[in-house]
Amino acid sequence: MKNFQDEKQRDLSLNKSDGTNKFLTTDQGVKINDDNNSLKVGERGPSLLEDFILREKITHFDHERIPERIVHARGSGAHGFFEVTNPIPELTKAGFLQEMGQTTPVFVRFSTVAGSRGSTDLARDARGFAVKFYTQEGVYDLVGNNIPVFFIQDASKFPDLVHAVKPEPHNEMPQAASAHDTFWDFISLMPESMHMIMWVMSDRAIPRSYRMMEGFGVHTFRLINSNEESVFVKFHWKPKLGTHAVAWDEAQKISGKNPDFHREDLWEAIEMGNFPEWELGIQIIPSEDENKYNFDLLDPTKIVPEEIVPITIIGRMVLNKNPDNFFAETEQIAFHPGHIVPGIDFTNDPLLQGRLFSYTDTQLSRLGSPNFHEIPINRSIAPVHNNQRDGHMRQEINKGRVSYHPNSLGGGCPYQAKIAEGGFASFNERVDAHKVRERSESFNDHFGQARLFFNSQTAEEKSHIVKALRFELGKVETTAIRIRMIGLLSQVDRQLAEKVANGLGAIIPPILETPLNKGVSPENEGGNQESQTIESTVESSDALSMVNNPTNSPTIASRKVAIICSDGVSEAAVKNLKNALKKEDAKACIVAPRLGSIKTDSDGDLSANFSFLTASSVLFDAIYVPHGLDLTTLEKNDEVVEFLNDAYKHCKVIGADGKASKIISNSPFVSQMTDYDPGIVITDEIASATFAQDFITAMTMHRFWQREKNLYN
Ligand code: HDD
Repeated sequence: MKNFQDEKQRDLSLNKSDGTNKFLTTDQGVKINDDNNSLKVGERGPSLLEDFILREKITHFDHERIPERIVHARGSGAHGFFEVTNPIPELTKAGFLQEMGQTTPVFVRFSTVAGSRGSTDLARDARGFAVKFYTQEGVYDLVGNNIPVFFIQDASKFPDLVHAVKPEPHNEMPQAASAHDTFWDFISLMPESMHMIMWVMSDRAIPRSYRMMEGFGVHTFRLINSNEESVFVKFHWKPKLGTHAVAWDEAQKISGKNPDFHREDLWEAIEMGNFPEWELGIQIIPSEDENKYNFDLLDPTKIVPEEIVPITIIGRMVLNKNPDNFFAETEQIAFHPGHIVPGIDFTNDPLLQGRLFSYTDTQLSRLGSPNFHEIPINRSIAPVHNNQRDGHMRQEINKGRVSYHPNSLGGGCPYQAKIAEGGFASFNERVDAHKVRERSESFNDHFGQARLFFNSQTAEEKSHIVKALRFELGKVETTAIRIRMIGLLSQVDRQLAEKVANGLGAIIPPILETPLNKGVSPENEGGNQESQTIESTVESSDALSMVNNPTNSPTIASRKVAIICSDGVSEAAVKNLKNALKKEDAKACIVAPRLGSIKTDSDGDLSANFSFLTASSVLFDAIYVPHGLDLTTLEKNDEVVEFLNDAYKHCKVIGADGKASKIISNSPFVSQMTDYDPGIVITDEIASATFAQDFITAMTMHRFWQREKNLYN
C-alpha cells in the first residue's frame, strides 16, 4: 500500500526554511553586515535613500498583510491523514476510498464565521470544519461546518446574511457577535433560518474544543461508481473525544482570559501527542429515493435524521502535525467545495451551486492571483499539466512553445483523459425544465426540523437555548425585531417562545405574514408530503443533543485539571491525583497564589504552572483542592473563591480531600445543595485511590448541567 503522507511533506519542504546557521541576507541573497542601523550621513545625520537594505525591509513589511477571509477569517489548522477503514468501491470510484488502510494526507482548518482574524475563539457562532484531502487524483475539499444545516436556502442570500451578521457598517460594532439589530432584523424576516437558529442558539455554537466538534458536509452530494451509477450522500465527521460545549457565561469569560483558547487547545493537544481524531461517516440515499422524503434532499436547511438513514463509517482522520508557519499554511490555504475528484459530484442544492462560484472568486482577491494553487499548502500531489499560463507570482516555469489544445507541435500534450483513464465526468443527470427564479415548494417547511431539534434536547439544553435567545434578542434595540422573532419562535415551539418572551418582557404576537413567509403555516409543514413514501418524521433524535449524543465516549484524555496549591499542601494527595490523571492522558496544572516553588508538607517542591493572576477556572475542565492547604488564607482569597464559584456555576467537577473538603462543604453552593451532585467529589481521606477514581469518573460526564437551577425562569 502506498502512503502519500511523505510525498506531501516532501512537496511542502521545497519551500521550507528555518533560517538556522544561515547568514542574514537581503531578498536578493546579499549578506547583511548591519541590520540594526540605517545608512546615515554621520552618526546623527539624515538617512540616505540609497539604503536598499532598509528600503527592502520596510517595503516588505508594509505589504505583509493580505485581505482576511470575508467570512471564516479567524481559524486554526493542522496537518494529518485520512485512513480508509471501510472501502466503498461499490459506491464511488474515488481513488482514495478504494482500499482498506489506504491513507491520504489532509490539512484541516477550523474557524469561526463572523469575527475578524484577531477575534476571540469563543464567540457564539457556527464553526467551519474544512478538510483538504491531497489525493492521488487531485485535491478534494470537504468544506463543511460543525452544524449540519445552514441559514439560507439560496446562495443569492449569502451576501445579505453576512452583511447582517458582521459588525454594523456605521460604527463597526459588535465584533464577532450576532447579538445585534441587523442580524436579527434579517433573521426575523427569513423564516427558512429557524432550523439553523436553533443550532446556533444551542451549545453547539460554543464548543469546548475544535477536537470535540462534529463536522458536516451540510449539502447532499453524489457518489458515482465505476459503472457511472450514483447515490446521494451526506458527510459526517464524528469526534473520538465526543461532542462537548462550555457554558455561555464561561465562553464570555474565556474570551477575556484567553481569546486563543481553541487555537491553543488544538496546538497543545497535537504537541502533547494527543492527536485529535474523527471518524468519517456517510448517510447513503439511493438515487431513486430522491423525492420520497417529506423534506427535500436539495434543501440545505434540512438534515436526514440518523434514525431514518443511519450513518456508515468509512474512515478516520487523525491530525498529527502542527503547521510550521501560520501564514504560509493556515492563512494561505484556499478551500473550495468545487475541488472534487472523479467519483464525487455536486447536487442541484442552490446554496451549493452558488458556493461553486464564490470560492475561487474570493481567492483571487484574497491571495491575489489565479496562481494560488501553486502556493505549497494548496498544491496538488497529483501532477498538474495544463495550458493555464502566466499571471501574478507564477511559480511554474513551463517549457516549450505550446500552451493550447489541440496542438500538434507539442505532440498533442497534455491530452484529455478518457473516463476509464480517470478523466473527470459529471453525473449524467437529466435536467429538463423552464428557466425560473423560484424556489421549490418542497423547500417550504421552515419549522418542522427546527422543532425536531428543540424536542431532541435535554431540559438543560433547552434552557440554554432559551437563555441564548434572551441574551441575543435582549441586545437588540428595536422592539419590533424582537417581537417578530418571538412570532417565529412560536411556530417552532409555543413554550420556547413564551419563555423567551418572558425574559424580554414581551408577549407572543399573532403569526405574521412577511414577504418571505408567504407559504409558511403549520399546514405547509412537510413540503414534499404529496410524494412522500418513506416515513421521514421523527419526534426526537439523540444524535441532535450534545448531552445524549451517541458519539460521546467516557474519556478524559487531554482534559485539564487545576490543582489548587499553597505551601504545606499534601504531596501524597497531589501525587495521587496527578498520577491517576496521567494514566488517563489528562493534564494536571498547579495553580498557586504565586509562581515559583511551593513547599509541600513533606518538604518537597511543587512548581506552580500558574498563579491565580494568570489562570482562571474557565480555562480548566475540573478543579481539585488537595489536603494540607493553608485553608484560612485561601478561603479569604477572592481569587480562590471566584475560581471555585465559577467552576460550580459552569457545572464542572470539583474535588477535595482531607481537610480541604471543608472548603467545598462550607462553600455557599454546596452547603445549600438539596440534591446529591455527582460532580462534587469530596472525601475526608487523603490520597485515596477511590477518590481519584471517582474524580475521573465524574470528569467523563463532562459537565453536570442539572446543577443549574431555575430552568426556564
Ligand atoms: Fe462558505 C469560507 C463553509 C456557504 C462563500 N465557508 C468558508 C469556510 C468554511 C465555509 C468552512 C472557511 C474555509 C477555510 O477555512 O478557509 N460556507 C460554508 C458552509 C456553507 C457555506 C458549510 C453552507 C453550507 N459560503 C457559503 C456560501 C457562500 C460562501 C453560500 C457564497 C455564496 N465561504 C465563502 C467564501 C469563503 C468561505 C466567501 C471565505 C473565504 C474563502 O471562502 O476562502 O468564498
